[in-house]
Amino acid sequence: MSIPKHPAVSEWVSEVERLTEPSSVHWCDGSDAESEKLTSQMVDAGTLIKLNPKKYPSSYLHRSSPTDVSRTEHLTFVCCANKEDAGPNNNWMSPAEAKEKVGRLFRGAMRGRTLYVIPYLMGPAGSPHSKAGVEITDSPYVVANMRIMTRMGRAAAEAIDAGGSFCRGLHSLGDLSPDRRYILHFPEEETIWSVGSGYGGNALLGKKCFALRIASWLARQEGWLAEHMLILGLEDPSGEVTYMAAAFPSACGKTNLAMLAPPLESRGYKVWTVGDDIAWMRPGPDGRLWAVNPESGFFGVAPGTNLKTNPNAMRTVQKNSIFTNVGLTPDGCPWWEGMDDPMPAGTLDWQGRTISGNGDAQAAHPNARYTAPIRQCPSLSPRWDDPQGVPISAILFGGRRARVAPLVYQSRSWPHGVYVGASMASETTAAATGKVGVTRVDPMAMLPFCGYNMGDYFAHWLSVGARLSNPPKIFHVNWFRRDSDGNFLWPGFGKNVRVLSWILGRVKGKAKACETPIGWVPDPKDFNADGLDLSPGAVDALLAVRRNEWSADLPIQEEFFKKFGDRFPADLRDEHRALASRLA
Ligand code: SAT
Ligand code: MN
Repeated sequence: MSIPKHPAVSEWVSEVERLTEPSSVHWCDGSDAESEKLTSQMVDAGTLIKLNPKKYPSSYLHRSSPTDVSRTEHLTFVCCANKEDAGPNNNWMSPAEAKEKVGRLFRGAMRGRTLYVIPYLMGPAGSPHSKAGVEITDSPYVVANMRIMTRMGRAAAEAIDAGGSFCRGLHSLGDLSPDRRYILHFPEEETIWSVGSGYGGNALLGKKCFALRIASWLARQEGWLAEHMLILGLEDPSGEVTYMAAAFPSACGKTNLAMLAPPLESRGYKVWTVGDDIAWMRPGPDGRLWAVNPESGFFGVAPGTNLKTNPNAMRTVQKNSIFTNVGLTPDGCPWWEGMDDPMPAGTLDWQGRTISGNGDAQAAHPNARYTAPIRQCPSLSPRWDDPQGVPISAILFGGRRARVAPLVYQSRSWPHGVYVGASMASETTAAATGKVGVTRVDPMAMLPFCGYNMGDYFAHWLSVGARLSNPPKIFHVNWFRRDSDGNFLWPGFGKNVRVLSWILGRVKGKAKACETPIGWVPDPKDFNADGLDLSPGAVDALLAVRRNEWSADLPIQEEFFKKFGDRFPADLRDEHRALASRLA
C-alpha cells in the first residue's frame, strides 16, 4: 500500500480538517499518475508554467509571491516548554501561546482549497537512520516539491504503519502575507506548524523544519547528529573512496562541492555525490561515524550555476525539475544570471515582467532555486541510498570570509575541531531574508537550524566524539579569501579538489602540514598549485595565518559564546583560552 493505514494519521487528518475546513482532501500516493494530474491542474491554474519539452522535458517554472522568496528567520520559532531549552539561538514562544496565536490563522485557512496529505520518509527505506513524517498542506506546489525531495509512497506508508510514529507537519499558504507568517516547531510533540509562506525552507517541512530543527532535538536525545552538511565520496587514483561531510551556510557552495567535477589536471580523482544539504550521522559499532542523506533531491541555488561551475548540476536539472523564480526565455527555457549563454532578448524576469534594457535588471531572483531528483545526478554515489550510510573520515566546516580564515586548516583534535565549528563565521547570503554580506558567527552552519540551545548542542558534539574510537578528522576551509583589492584569491569550484586531496592526504597520514596557532596548515612549498594560474604570492596569502586578524576575531567569538551562559561547555572555553594563548 502507498497510503498509511495507521489510525494516528487519519485521526490527525480529521482534526486538521475540522480546523482548516478544506473543500476536499487528497491522500498522496506518490505515483506518476497522481503527479501528472496535479501538475496539469497547476498549469491550468497558472501556478506552474510548462517549460520547453524538447529542452527541459517534464519541467516547470513557478513564480512565487514577490515577498516570499527565502527563509524568514525572524518568523521562525522553537516552541518548547522551557525557553532555556530553545536557547538564545532560537526565537521562542510557549506552546500554549503559539497554538492560540497561530491556531487562529489556521482556522478556516483551507476553505475553497484541497488539503493534501503527504506521507514521506527521510532517509533510505529500511534504514535505522530513517524517520517518517506526514505533511498536510494546501499547496500543490509543495506536494510536487516534496515528491522530489523526499521518499513518498510505499516506503513512507510502510515505515509509518510499522512504527506508528511520525513527524506531524501542518502547512498552509494562508494569505502569503509576511505579517501573518509563522514557522513553528514543537519538538516535544514532533510537530511543525507553518503558515503564510510557500518558500522551500519554510514550506517543504521535511527539509529544514524536520530534518534539521526537529531532528537535531531528537538526535541529541538519541545520541546522533542531524547536520547542515553535504556528503561526498572522494575517489583517489587507486580507486579507493573516502567519505567526507561538509557544513557551509546556505548559498555558500555545498551543492557545488558535493557535485564537484575535478578538472583534467587532477586526473584520477573523482567526487561521488551522496547529498548536498543535510547529513544524519550516527556512531557505528566500529567506532566510526556513519552518515545518510535524508533527502532524495536537490533544492539548489540556480544563479551562478553553469557548465563550468557545476556541470553535474546543469545535467541534473535537464528534466523532471521545478524552477522557482528564474527568468523565462522566449523559447520556454529557464534562465538565470551566470548561465553559460547570454540572456536571450525577450527573456522575462522572475516575476514575469519584460526586462528593461538598462543592463542592471535581474532576470532571476538571487535566491532562485531548482528542485531536481537526486537520481538524475551524473556523479551520484552508488551508495547514496545505502541503508547503513557511508563512513565519514573527514568533516569540513566552511564559511564565506574575505579575511582571517585560510584556504584550509586541520584542527588539532576532536574537541578543538568542535571549537573550530562552534566559532566559524560567515557572511550572510540571499538564502534568508535580511541584509546580505554581514559577517556573523554561524556555528557548524547550524545557527538557523539547530532546534535547541546551542550550548547543549556543542556539548552533544563533544559527547558524540567521545564515543568514537575512530572519529573523523575535522578541517576548516574558506574558498572566499580576498586580496587587498577585494579580488578572490582562489578559483574555487572544480579546483577545490586540490584542497580535498590535501585533506585526504591528512586522513591517510600522508600529506605534510605546518603547525600554526590555529591548527595544521598545508606547507605552501608543497601545496600543489601547478596550473592554477594564481597571482604571484597567492598561495602564501591563501594559507597565511595572521595573528592580528585572529586576535581581533576572539572578542567576537567570546561575545557570541557568552550568550549561552552555563550551557556553554567548559571544554570549549578551554579551547578558546588555549587558542588565545597560542596567538599571544
Ligand atoms: O532553507 S532552504 O531549504 O530553502 C535552502 C537553504 O537556505 O539552505
Ligand atoms: Mn541548506
